[in-house]
Amino acid sequence: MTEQSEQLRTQFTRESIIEDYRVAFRSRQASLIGRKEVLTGKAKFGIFGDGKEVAQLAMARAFRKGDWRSGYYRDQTFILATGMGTLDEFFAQLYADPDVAHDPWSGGRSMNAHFASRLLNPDGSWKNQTDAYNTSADVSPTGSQMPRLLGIAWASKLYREVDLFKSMTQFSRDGDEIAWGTSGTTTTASRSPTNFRSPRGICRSCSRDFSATRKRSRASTFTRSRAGTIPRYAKRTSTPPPSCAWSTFRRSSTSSR
Ligand SMILES: Cc1ncc(C[n+]2csc(CCOP(=O)(O)OP(=O)(O)O)c2C)c(N)n1
Repeated sequence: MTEQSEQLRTQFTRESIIEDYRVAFRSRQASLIGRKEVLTGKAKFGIFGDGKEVAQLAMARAFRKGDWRSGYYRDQTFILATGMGTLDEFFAQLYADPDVAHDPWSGGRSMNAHFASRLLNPDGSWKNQTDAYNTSADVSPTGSQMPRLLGIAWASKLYREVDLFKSMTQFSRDGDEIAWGTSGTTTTASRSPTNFRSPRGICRSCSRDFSATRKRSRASTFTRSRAGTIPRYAKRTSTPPPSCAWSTFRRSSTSSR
């Protein structure tokens, strides 16, 4: 997939809308195919961005050269739409291909959908970041994109205010770049599966009592099923109300994690 021209990215034309549709469709197919590869054991682990295609196309249209992303593992459509990555690279990372020519984000070292810009040229010199779409390297802990996002925004402030940095024009357009962040809802609510339930087994989100299932699942927290690895207690309980963060985790766990 090639990088869209600046005109295609800023205006809605017949061609730009069709191109956006192509990106979204390919991205959706990558999610469906990738998930099958994981659930049939051909890839080690997979996490995908289906459902977020349109929002990420919109973000890609507003993202300019010199800007920075600090995001998370569901951003594949944005990465494809900006031309920061290709489907070949996406699948190379899924299969842990150790060749950086194939997986330039991590050389097979990261889980899939962990994106990163290469900041150095082969000779070790800095690349010109003001002429590129940039992303900080994704890491797995949920919410860890947020401190990085703040750091990137803070850097822009310093490039604006500190004279010493004004000459470093390969890093900043006088602080004019934007730091973009993405996140899931559970992460923004500071919840992880380990803290959905209080020590006494009461869900902190919906107040339901899961203490009985907690005792049963103590010996083995996770189990394998055709749907992948899911928390055992999730299988044995009835469905909590839709507003419950724990049930959100349960739903997404059974689909891709
Ligand atoms: C600190 C930490 N705890 C737990 C996990 C396991 N984990 C991976 S994704 C995820 C759910 C995140 O949900 P949300 O932020 O809503 O994003 P979504 O995937 O639903 O878009 C969890 C708990 C993790 N990666 N990091």
